[in-house]
Amino acid sequence: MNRMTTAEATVATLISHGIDTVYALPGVHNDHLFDALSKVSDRLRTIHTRHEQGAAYMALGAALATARPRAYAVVPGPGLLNSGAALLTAYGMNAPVLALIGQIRHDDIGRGFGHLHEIVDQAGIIKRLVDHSALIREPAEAPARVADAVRAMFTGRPGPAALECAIDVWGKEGAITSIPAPEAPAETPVDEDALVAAAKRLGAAARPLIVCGGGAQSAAHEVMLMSGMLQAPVLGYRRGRGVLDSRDPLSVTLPLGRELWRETDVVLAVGTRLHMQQSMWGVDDDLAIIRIDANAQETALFRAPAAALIGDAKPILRRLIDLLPAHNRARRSRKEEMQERQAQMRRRLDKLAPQLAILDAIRAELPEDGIFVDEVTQIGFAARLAFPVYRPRTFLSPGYQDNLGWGFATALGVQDARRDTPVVAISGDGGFMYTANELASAIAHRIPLVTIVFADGAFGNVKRIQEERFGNRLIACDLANPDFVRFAESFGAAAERVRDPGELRAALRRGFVRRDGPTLIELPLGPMPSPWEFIHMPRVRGEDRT
Ligand SMILES: Cc1ncc(C[n+]2csc(CCOP(=O)(O)OP(=O)(O)O)c2C)c(N)n1
Ligand SMILES: [Mg+2]
Repeated sequence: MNRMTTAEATVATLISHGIDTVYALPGVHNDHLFDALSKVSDRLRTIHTRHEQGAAYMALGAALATARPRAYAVVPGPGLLNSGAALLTAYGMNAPVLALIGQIRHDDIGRGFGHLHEIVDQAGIIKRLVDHSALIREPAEAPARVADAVRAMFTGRPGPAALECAIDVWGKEGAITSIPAPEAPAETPVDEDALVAAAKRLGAAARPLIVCGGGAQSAAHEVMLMSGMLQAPVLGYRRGRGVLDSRDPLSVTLPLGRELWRETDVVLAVGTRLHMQQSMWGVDDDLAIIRIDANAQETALFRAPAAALIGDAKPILRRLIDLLPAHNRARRSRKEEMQERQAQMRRRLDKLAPQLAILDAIRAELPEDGIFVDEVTQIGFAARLAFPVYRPRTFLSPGYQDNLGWGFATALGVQDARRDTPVVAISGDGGFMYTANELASAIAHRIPLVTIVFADGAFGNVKRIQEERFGNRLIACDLANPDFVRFAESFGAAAERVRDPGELRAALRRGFVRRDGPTLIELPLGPMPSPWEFIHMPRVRGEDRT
């Protein structure tokens, strides 16, 4: 039996659960936690940031890049709230982020004295942001609370968890009997009848379609096999990009996916809410939907599916792949048809030529396994539709929160967790300034991220909507910018301004070989053609419910 403080026991359990980095911003509530972290820096790195949102976004990026749990630590009240948008995004992206959040004195919680950083019902606020949260009340509880939190992060629909601990509890010493090892996540037994029903439906389908979301990223090989067996196109948008290699003619994004949605009789939806398809493109009685989802509640939100397979996509797809041959009809290759349709779609997408030229330059320089971190910017909207993605987890897009400003700090976390892999972050001038301060963290921790800032002097997306739909009554959309090159250089970053895709390529090449610190590339731009006709597309099936 060992005597340890709550903080020491917590840190030891983080380590035993494979967490190798805590992204953090310290403060008096967490002093004992940081002291414990200082004693294990050879096994658990502490990466400090300049704002709590930076710490939480970096933990998110590291979790997304590794598919492993990653942690961040902040003070209560303002520290928690400052990290809120990132925690919300982690929830929306099902990312295993563990938030360690300070608290006021244990006996004073809920009594309203007005202590430093006190916030009414902090536990209640946290509870609404994550599926699993708890308060560590004493040293002996810490190992189990951490282990519970990590288990919860991988149980059912994955996602973030949060642990609170009071200012006077972190440093309290007690007897710790053991530090638990991580448990293998419990396998949900899959409904065999539903599996056979799904295999029969898919096997009999005339024009099956596979739709992938973020939950399919761990099942890329199986999706590829299913696609081949069924000759089914695979639709991925945002978090589903890269599950099937974009070079495969069966790999499609939104606009072509919608054409296929209109024609299909059986959809296999893998780890996706199917939100856009069901809410915008429409459903009808001629369409059977087979859902593979981690969350049983999710599957019937819009319409009861023909079959619901609940659990991790990979083992479920493996079972379907075993069962399918007995039921699958003879299928002709759709390769030529899809090549032709892809070529037609590319001609339509030429409307976005200015964005595509920039994306071509990035793709030409980013290695096959390089990671692209998307943002809510004109180039990002086009990237979701047309940036070729070759491997799973190499296109990171913020999911349904689509929150401006997530990109740069999240990409820092991605690059920190994957030091040897080139990572490129794209940002508008609006989004970049949300976390531009974290250039200081990139320098302090020598993070070799390459960031491209598209400077159009505007919240360009908002501005175009005001021009086109609100009689050009412009409000709150023009931006006063710093000189981004001098700004970055003032932190000690490498920076340059480029004028066109050719210069961008050369700058990216220089950036990707620089491995000891960050690079910023500013690309001044004018207004871009609207991508919205390819994103918000009208219904193609069923009755309009509005
Ligand atoms: C947190 C958050 N706030 C506001 C928005 C609304 N919004 C969407 S795009 C946009 C403007 C983006 O400007 P910028 O980053 O410069 O990209 P650009 O459109 O100019 O390429 C805004 C304000 C949002 N998506 N998320
Ligand atoms: Mg802009």
